[in-house]
Amino acid sequence: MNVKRIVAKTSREAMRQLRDLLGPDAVILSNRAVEGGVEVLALPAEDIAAMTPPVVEAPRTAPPPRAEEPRAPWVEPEPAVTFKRRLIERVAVPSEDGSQLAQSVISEIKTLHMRLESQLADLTWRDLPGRDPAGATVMRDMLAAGFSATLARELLENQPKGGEEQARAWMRNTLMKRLQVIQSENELLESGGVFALMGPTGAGKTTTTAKLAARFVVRHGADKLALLTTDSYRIGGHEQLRIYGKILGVTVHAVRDAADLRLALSELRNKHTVLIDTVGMSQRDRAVAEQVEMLCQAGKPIKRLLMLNATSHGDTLDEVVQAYRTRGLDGCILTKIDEAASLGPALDCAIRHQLNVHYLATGQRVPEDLHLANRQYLIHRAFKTRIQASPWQLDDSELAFALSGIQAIQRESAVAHG
Ligand SMILES: Nc1nc2c(ncn2[C@@H]2O[C@H](COP(=O)(O)OP(=O)(O)OP(=O)(O)O)[C@@H](O)[C@H]2O)c(=O)[nH]1
Ligand SMILES: [Mg+2]
Repeated sequence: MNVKRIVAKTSREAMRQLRDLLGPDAVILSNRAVEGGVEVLALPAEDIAAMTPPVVEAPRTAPPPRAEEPRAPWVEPEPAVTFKRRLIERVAVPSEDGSQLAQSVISEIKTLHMRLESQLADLTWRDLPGRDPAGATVMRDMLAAGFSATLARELLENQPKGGEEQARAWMRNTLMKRLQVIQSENELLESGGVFALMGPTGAGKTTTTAKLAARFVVRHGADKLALLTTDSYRIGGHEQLRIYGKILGVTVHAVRDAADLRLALSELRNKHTVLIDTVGMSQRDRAVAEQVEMLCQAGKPIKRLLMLNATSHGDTLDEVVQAYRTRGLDGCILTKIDEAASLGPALDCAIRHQLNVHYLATGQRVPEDLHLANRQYLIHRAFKTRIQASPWQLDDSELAFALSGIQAIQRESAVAHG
C-alpha cells in the first residue's frame, strides 16, 4: 500500500501538495492538526480501486447471449470510488421518490465510507512496523504497559527520527516530563488550607485521610488539624475516621450539607489544615455533582483531591475523572499501587487530564504506606511490571487490528452523536 504523508503549514498548502503528488482523485485517509501545521494521509485513487472489490458483481468477460434474449451491451464494473461519486450525485439531484430514498442512499454512503476507512486504517497500522520500526516499538511498549492508544498515538506523532532504543528512551522521558507531581511535601502539609479527598467507593479516601492526618500531626501537632466527614448517612459511616481521630488526638466532625459545612469551617477557621473525608459514591451517580457543588459553596476555597484507584481499568478511571472534575480538581492521589498489576492506566489518566499527582498509597498500613509521588519511580515501574505471559498481551497483527478497530469505533460513535 502506498500511503503518502504530507505535512504543511496550512490545509490549503497540504491540499496543493497532495494534488501535485497524487493527482485530483487522491483519497484522503486522515486530516489533522499537528505541531507546526496540518498532516494529511492519502492514497492514490488507483490503490483504492485495486483494493476494493467491485460493487457490481459481473463476470470479467461478457456472458454469451441466450438465443431468446436481445444482446445486452457489456458494462465494465465500476470502481468503488466512481460508484460513491455517482451515489452522491444522485442524492444531490432532488429525487421524485422523496426523502426516504435520499436517506437510504446517504446511509449507504456512510456505511461504505466507514468500511473503506476501517480497511485503510487496518492496513496503515499493519504497515507500521515496516514503515516506522521505532514508532512501532513505542506503540507496542505503551499499549503493553497499559497506556491508552490515544496517548500512544499522540506520542507517535511527535516522535523524533531515530532507532528503536532512542525512541524508547525518548518515549519514557516524554511521559516523565508530562506527568505532573508535587515537588515536596510542603505543597500540602506546610501551605495548609482545606482539602477534600474525593473518589469512588472503596478508593481509599478514609485510609488516605488518616495517613495524611498522621503525617501532619508529626510535623505540626494534633491541635492544628481538624478532620471532617461528609459520611453521615451510612450506618457507622464516620466510625472509621472517628477511631483514627481518637488515636491521633484530632477532633472529627460530621457534616450533612453545605450549610453544615460552612458552619463547621467557620468554627475551624483557626486550624492550619482541615482534611475532609467525603462519602464514597459511584462515578455514575448523579449525586457526585451535588457533592462537588456542596464543597464549592462552603464559603472558603476547598482543594479537591481525587483518589485514583490504580487497580481500576483505564476507561473506568477516565469516567471517574470526568465525573469529579466538573468544577476543577487540584490534583490526585494514586491508591492501591501495591495491588495494581500495571500502573499504565492510572498514569495515562493523570497525564491526559493533567492531574498533579500528590501522593502514592501503597498499602493498608496507616501511616507508613503513603509516599510522595516520584516520576522516575512511576514511569520505571510502569514499564518494568509488564507481564510477559499476560493473557491480554496482543501480538503485532492483533495490535494493528485493535488500533484500527478503536479508530472505527470512535468514528462510528462520532457519526452516531451527529
Ligand atoms: N492494598 C491497599 N489497600 C488499601 C489502600 N488504601 C486503602 N486500602 C484498603 O481499601 C479498603 C477501602 O479503603 P477506605 O479507605 O475505607 O476507602 P474509602 O474510599 O474511604 O471507601 P468508602 O468510604 O466506602 O467509599 C480498606 O480495606 C483499606 O484498608 C492501598 O493503598 N492499598
Ligand atoms: Mg470512607
